Amino acid sequence: MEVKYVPTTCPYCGTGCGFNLVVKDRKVVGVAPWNRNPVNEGKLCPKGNYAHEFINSPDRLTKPLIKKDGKFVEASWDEAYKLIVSKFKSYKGEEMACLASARVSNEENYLMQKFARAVLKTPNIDHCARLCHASTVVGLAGAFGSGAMTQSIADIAESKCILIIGSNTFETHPLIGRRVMQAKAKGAKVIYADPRFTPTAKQADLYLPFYSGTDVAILNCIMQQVLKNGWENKDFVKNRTKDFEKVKEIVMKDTYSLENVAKISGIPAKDLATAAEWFGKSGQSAILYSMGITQHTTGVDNVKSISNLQMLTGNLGRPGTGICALRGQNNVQGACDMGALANVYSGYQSVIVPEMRKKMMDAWGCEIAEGKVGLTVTKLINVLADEPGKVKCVYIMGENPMISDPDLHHVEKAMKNVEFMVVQDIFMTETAKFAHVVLPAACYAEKDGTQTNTERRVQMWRKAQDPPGEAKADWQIFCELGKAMGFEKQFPYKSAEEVFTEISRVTPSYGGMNYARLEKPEALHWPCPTLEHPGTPILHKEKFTHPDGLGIFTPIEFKYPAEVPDKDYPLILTTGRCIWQWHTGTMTRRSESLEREEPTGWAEINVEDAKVLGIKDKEMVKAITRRGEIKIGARVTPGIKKGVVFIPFHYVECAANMLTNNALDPTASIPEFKACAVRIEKIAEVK
Ligand SMILES: Nc1nc2c(c(=O)[nH]1)N[C@H]1C(S)=C(S)[C@@H](COP(=O)(O)OP(=O)(O)OC[C@H]3O[C@@H](n4cnc5c(=O)[nH]c(N)nc54)[C@H](O)[C@@H]3O)O[C@H]1N2
Ligand SMILES: Nc1nc2c(c(=O)[nH]1)N[C@H]1C(S)=C(S)[C@@H](COP(=O)(O)OP(=O)(O)OC[C@H]3O[C@@H](n4cnc5c(=O)[nH]c(N)nc54)[C@H](O)[C@@H]3O)O[C@H]1N2
Ligand code: SF4
Ligand SMILES: [Mo]
Repeated sequence: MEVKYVPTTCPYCGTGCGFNLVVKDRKVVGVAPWNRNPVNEGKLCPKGNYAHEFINSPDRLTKPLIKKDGKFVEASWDEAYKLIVSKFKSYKGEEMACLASARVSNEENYLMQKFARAVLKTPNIDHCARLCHASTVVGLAGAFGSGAMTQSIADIAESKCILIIGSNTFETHPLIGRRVMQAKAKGAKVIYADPRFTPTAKQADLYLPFYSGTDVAILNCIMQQVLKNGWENKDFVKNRTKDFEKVKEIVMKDTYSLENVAKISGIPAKDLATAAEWFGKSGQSAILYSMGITQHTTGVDNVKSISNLQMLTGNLGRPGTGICALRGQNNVQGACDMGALANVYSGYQSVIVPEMRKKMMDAWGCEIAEGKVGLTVTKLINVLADEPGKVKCVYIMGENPMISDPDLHHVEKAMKNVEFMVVQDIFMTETAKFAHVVLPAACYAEKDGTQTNTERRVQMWRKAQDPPGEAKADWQIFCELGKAMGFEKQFPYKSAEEVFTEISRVTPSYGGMNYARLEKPEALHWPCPTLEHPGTPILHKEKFTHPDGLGIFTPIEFKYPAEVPDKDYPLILTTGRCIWQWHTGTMTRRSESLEREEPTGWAEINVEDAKVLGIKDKEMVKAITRRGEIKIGARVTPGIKKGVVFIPFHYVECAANMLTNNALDPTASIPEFKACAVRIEKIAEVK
């Protein structure tokens, strides 16, 4: 029997761990350590360890499906392409929209945005980064001129004080959690701010529980303490930044005093003071954050407050400092880099700058969509639901909005209004059920390609087995469909590598990369503009990316979430993840070893709140918001702030997004997944 070990990159989180796929008789049967990979040095979290289990699931899509009389029937690729081409050709550019995917490779995202802009001539291309780190991209670009994590993962271990806020790192980025533990072993202090006492909280030296949605108040308060005690880095503020005085004026207000913020946030004043002291005095303080910060109507404000704090204390551009915006999906960084966003081409080249548009037209050799910002995921859903007829045709690759978008009743209305929908996935998802054509894709183990992790490191996927049945790699599907649409010249690629060659040609930050260089376990961090360039693990060392090289302070006032508790909906609902499951569960719920651990959802509720409501642990309850209701088991615990309820969003049978609010951040258009008002009701016992 032939056994092969194929080194590849984990298909789950943005940490980007490497492992070997174990291949027996040309089928993937397991995962084995890859010790030389510098990201995780052979260690894995449970999802990585079991990343082979879903690959050969009997549920994999193996043939194209076409809906006839409301039922899916198997079809040949030719039939499917013919139907798609005739439909796509019948719509005007802006009547169509594409959703790309943080689950697929750089090459595949690049091709989808090229397909949207060059073939369909629509500016409407976006993906789930919009639900995730859109606030980071806007907020950090505003402050520093570049919207990405500033440090490398290994560098976190060099920090002397780590503030983790709104990131459950040990469950969602476990191998980054390992770097936090390495720093701690060397004496670093860990401060953790989160409404829940999560597994990450257990590792903290100081835990700050607070009400969801009060982050700006907390960060402004910490800045006030830093300034009052003279812990700011005056040289850094003077030489590397501008507009500090505007921020000083705001944060010094009485609103952000210890006593007042203790009231707003629920964190004891003395703990706020300790946090400010540890953070302000360490000389090497890093911030790790994720969805607790970004998924708010004030997401951009939250990110800018974090930037303010790091500029104030001079914690940027040196080892052990920085802003670690932990990117979520395996390739969400890459999907953004590739221009699968409504406002930019690859390398964040703006669609509204005429020279950029011309550059792409020259590179692609054809007319392309008008140079204007397209519809974002969140706006697309609103347009579909509320302005029927404006967008008629939707092409979705590797996303499952029927579970992952806010306010699912509204999403369902949107899906039903689509005249023609194509979904390209590895499984039959809740979203695919609404499609007219479903195309079967190859998964990460069945194709070559690259993905870019949270520290901007571009790593390889390597093909370990053939796709099941007639499934094809997403990049191959674009090539075939591109040709079928009459764009043979624009889609000539015979391999993922050939696509990458074009990417490096048109994307300055990837300009010096090629497969030969990326083959090495270290791979390369962007920016890497030339073939001689070694890549850039730490950003902003000497200057920021703005033309004048300065970082920009932005004064931010605290605002409450769009929906706050009242007498009808007296508690705050927040949502998120657990270590065993991945998002909408398409992959993890088909992985026996993972699904067994947390097989269904739950509502975490504080013991005191439960007592008032007469609710016992494990009892089924109703969770009700202005948008919908679900039945779900209660998990009564002291480990959540009184007044806050947490529900994971992985489970279709008790979907958190039936409840969530689709109120959006005004600039990033990210929805407020992390705070809305909810009522928990006891279900009357049947006698
Ligand atoms: N196991 C697993 N890992 C994952 C994922 C997964 O589905 N499963 N998904 C990946 C993706 S795409 C992403 S984006 C990341 C997300 O990674 P995280 O952001 O770490 O995950 P979440 O559980 O969404 O939220 C983080 C924390 O925010 C807290 N929180 C709630 N409300 C607030 C608030 O108002 N302010 C603050 N500061 N905190 C609040 C929650 O209690 C929670 O502990 O994880 C990635 N990793
Ligand atoms: N309430 C609430 N909702 C949330 C969040 C929250 O914290 N709370 N978080 C939000 C965040 S941060 C995110 S990132 C989104 C995630 O939202 P989604 O991206 O919609 O969720 P996934 O389940 O990861 O969907 C990815 C899809 O890609 C498919 N897939 C995997 N590999 C491939 C491939 O190689 N090719 C193709 N074609 N398909 C593939 C999978 O089967 C799956 O259907 O959810 C958001 N929704
Ligand atoms: S930490 Fe993330 S990348 Fe690493 S094994 Fe776990 S899921 Fe995969
Ligand atoms: Mo995400």
